Amino acid sequence: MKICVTGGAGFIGGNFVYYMLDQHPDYDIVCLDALTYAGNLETLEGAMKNPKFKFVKGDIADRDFIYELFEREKFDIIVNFAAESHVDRSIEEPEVFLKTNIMGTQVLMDACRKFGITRFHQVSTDEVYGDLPLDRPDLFFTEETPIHTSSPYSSSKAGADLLVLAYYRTYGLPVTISRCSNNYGPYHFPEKLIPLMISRALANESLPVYGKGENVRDWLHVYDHCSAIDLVIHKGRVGEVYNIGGHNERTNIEVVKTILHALDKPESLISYVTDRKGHDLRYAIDPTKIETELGWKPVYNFDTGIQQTIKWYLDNKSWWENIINGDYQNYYKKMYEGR
Ligand code: NAD
Ligand code: TDX
Repeated sequence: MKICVTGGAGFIGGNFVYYMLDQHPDYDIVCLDALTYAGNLETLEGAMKNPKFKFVKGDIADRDFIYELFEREKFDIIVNFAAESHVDRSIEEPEVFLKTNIMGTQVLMDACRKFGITRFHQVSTDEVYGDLPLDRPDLFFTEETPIHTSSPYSSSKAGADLLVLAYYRTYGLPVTISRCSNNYGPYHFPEKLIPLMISRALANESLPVYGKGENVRDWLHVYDHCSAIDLVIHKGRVGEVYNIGGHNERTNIEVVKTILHALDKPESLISYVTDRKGHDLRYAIDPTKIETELGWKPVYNFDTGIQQTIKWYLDNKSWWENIINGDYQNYYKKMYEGR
């Protein structure tokens, strides 16, 4: 079995590479990644030593390159993690989100049709459902919840999802889609809430909380996301969507305070800043379908998972310090100065 993991030099794709090498030592894993600002070969250092792993640099939206690669490699399964993934960046510069997230997905699926595969899996997000109100804790996203996006990022992910389902209906491409809630864990790029707050708190820098910090996210450890995708690509029904989440809702301010307490830092570091434009209020996944149909169960709860994650950032300072000492400085200034 040969699996192409696109976006494998990023956060979730990188964790998935390690998960698959560990769980399926007989599989060949090829990581295809353009190494954008979010791609990092240091994340894959451990995998590079494994003879069953190979890294290929390239853009999923580059049709000629992708066709040559597919012709040469003869993949069985494609798992498409490659994407522009940060909501704030999509608000500043939406175009590359459409190019990579929509056009890139189309190029990959065209290659699948042309050269043949047994499964194309699209890694999507709960953000395609929009948001839920804060005062209705009884409401959750199911696979039947209508698509109702808020940001250029989520719109581009929804556009890709619709295209994936269209390729199933029109061409019979064997596809599956998973829609996951917010991930956390090792190798998370420090522009995202949890690693941003850990790295800034350790440097005694202010922690920018959008609005009042009341927005709710449903946190899932990246390991549990990987185990769910492994199940979907092997046992999921083609043409189906599976929601993934572990019922770990927290307000942003709760998450930030948990990090501060774990690091023994004062709450005075918190700085309430101008809210994100179009900021989604609450995400909450109903995972009944994947639990009952495929028998998936998460192993982490947030309270222990976040402590382990904080420890990982303490034990792996050089990984994130190399990132925040580079171009990242300019990004942070542009996004937060005067906010
Ligand atoms: P990430 O930004 O950490 O990594 C994205 C990776 O894709 C990077 O390695 C980057 O170099 C690569 N990439 C970007 N454009 C590319 C292109 N044109 N061609 C090839 N490679 C390209 O993202 P992540 O957080 O690991 O998210 C992975 C996937 O999971 C995305 O599709 C995202 O929408 C989805 N998702 C993420 C979360 C989350 O909480 N992070 C939750 C649900 C779904
Ligand atoms: O500095 C910050 N301050 C802050 O209050 C940042 C970066 C974020 N926030 C808030 C915004 C959100 O309510 O924290 C929450 C989480 O923000 P992000 O880490 O940017 O994640 P989110 O926007 O929820 O999207 C994430 O989950 C769904 C991923 O980035 C997406 O790729 C995924 O689809």
